Amino acid sequence: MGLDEIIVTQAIVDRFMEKLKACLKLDVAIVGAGPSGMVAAYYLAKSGHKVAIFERKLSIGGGMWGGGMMFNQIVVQEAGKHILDEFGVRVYPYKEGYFTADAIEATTMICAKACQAGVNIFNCISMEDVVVREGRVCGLVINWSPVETTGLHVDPLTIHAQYLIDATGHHTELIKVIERKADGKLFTPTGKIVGEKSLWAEVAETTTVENTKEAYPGAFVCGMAANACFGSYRMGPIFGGMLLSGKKVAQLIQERLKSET
Ligand code: 48F
Repeated sequence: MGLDEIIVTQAIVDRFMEKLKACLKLDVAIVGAGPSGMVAAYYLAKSGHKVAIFERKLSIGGGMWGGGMMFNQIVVQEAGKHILDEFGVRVYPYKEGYFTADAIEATTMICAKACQAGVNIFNCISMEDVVVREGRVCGLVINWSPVETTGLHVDPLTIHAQYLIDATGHHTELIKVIERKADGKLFTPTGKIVGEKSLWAEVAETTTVENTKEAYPGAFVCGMAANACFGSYRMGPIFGGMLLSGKKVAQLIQERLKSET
């Protein structure tokens, strides 16, 4: 049997459009496919919610691939280990309370399980704006990342979602847009993004989870974006807090969605 290139093209276009059309109205739209965003998406999809992640880069994984300074190993502490276990990532004891995992294995296993739980991941797509109605966010404005990087004058498209998650890491990009454009204040002590402090792993790991919460009506923060938004430290290549934060934001949103039905 010969291969018909046009069928290959049709298959890709049809399947992609099916996937995109299925995601025009979501329960939860997540910006950023780093560790916290992918973990959040997995738990939300596993509990039956319609969830998609929009990731600017071609690759998923954010800062997880690179371990510490491109030494592609990550460290997790006791508290976060069970999440790597749940994703089937092999974890090796190092010293009491410290475990290591291969950064490549961790990134790919988390992503694979998220996809198989029903998460749709759209790579090469950037969030450039939000939809706000009556003081609450209810959608994302997205565009192809190459449009953003080349500065083409092309209008974006819109996705509606009941909840948004900022999982964009250090840059807190979703909340930055909300801070700049939406009426009202953020739920931070200053009403603005407080900003990330320098590195203090022990404190940062705890506050990442504490700061995982709603930052503006309908918009939650997780991972490093949580610490940047509410003003805490960075932590370097220890990932327990990222994983726990992803799980926590999924639980918080699940409770909200449940209370609304
Ligand atoms: O930075 P990132 O890995 O976020 P995270 O889940 O994890 C942080 C750790 O990797 C590490 C750390 C732990 O010690 O501090 O840095 O908080 O992933 C964020 C992802 O969001 C994407 C970005 O490309 C990255 O993959 N992203 C950022 N802004 C946008 C975006 C945007 N406007 N649209 C789409 N994706």
